[in-house]
Amino acid sequence: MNRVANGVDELLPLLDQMLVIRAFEKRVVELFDQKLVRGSAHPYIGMEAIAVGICAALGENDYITSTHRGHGHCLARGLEPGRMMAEILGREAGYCRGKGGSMHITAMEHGMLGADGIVGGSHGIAVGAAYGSVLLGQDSVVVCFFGDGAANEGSFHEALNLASVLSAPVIFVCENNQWALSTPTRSTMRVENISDRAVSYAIPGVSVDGNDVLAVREVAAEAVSRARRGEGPTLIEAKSYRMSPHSAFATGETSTPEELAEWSLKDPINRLVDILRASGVEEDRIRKHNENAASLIEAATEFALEASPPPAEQAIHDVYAPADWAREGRLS
Ligand SMILES: Cc1ncc(C[n+]2csc(CCOP(=O)(O)OP(=O)(O)O)c2C)c(N)n1
Ligand SMILES: [Mg+2]
Repeated sequence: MNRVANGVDELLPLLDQMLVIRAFEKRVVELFDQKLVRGSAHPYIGMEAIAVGICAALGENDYITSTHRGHGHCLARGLEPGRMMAEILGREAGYCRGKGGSMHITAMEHGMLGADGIVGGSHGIAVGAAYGSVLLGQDSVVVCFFGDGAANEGSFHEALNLASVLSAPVIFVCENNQWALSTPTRSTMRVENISDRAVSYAIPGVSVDGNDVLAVREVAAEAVSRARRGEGPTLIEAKSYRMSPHSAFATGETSTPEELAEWSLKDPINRLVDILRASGVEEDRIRKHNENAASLIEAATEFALEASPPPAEQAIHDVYAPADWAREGRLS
């Protein structure tokens, strides 16, 4: 396969997105350490190629659902870093007016149906949204991101079964980062590949190198085409590694230094940079892309730090749907 078939210009936006996610996550951890982030934050460091490769295969009218480790999904889907940072810092300028925080960023205008602090919480939402799109005669597909730990939740099996039966246009993307908090994944399941579980639901299941953005984009594109043709869901397992502690809060060591060293050789950003270098992109240009990502995140952080928290009297606004929605039948 010629991996740069359309020239390097087509690959540079993928690099930019991965660099922005990495810089964003590092900055969030710094802000957490300065006690500016309430709750916790789960860094996506090392897994950038999954969100970026998957979202590169989506169109404007498609949707995603996300997890507690969702910043990368949001950025890859095109959310603004400044408004995301504001949300994480609890500021009114954030996507949920500062009331959602890191684990509940939602942006309907970007087809981002919500992150979820409940492990396995978005499987059913994704199937519902996908089937809803079919009922409305639309051709949107829905990507459901979730972790390896969530693949052991009942909701995973129910959702795959229902999506299969309904031929719902969902792409289940299991981000196998080898850990569920402090539990190594290999100790919680006997199957070699999580994608093997697709057999039970008579849908395609594919495992892909989740640190190879181009490989991820390729399997995603195939799953998207299949879903759009009305042929139903696909289960993609993207194998990667959690290069940071579980969260900014739960920093207990789990990975061994050897494992971290092994996986840092497969760093998804370096892998794409190697491809770009081999295609003749000069160091200077790569450096500029790094600098751009850094200044974008600095500007986003400044914007968020200067933004105000929501006024106290609005504490319960946006928590419940307005009563007139019910009267107008908008909830039925
Ligand atoms: C239903 C439920 N059980 C337990 C938790 C606590 N918890 C938060 S993250 C996490 C690990 C999830 O692992 P995985 O799905 O592999 O995602 P990862 O953190 O590796 O991205 C757990 C157990 C939770 N939030 N929700
Ligand atoms: Mg995991």
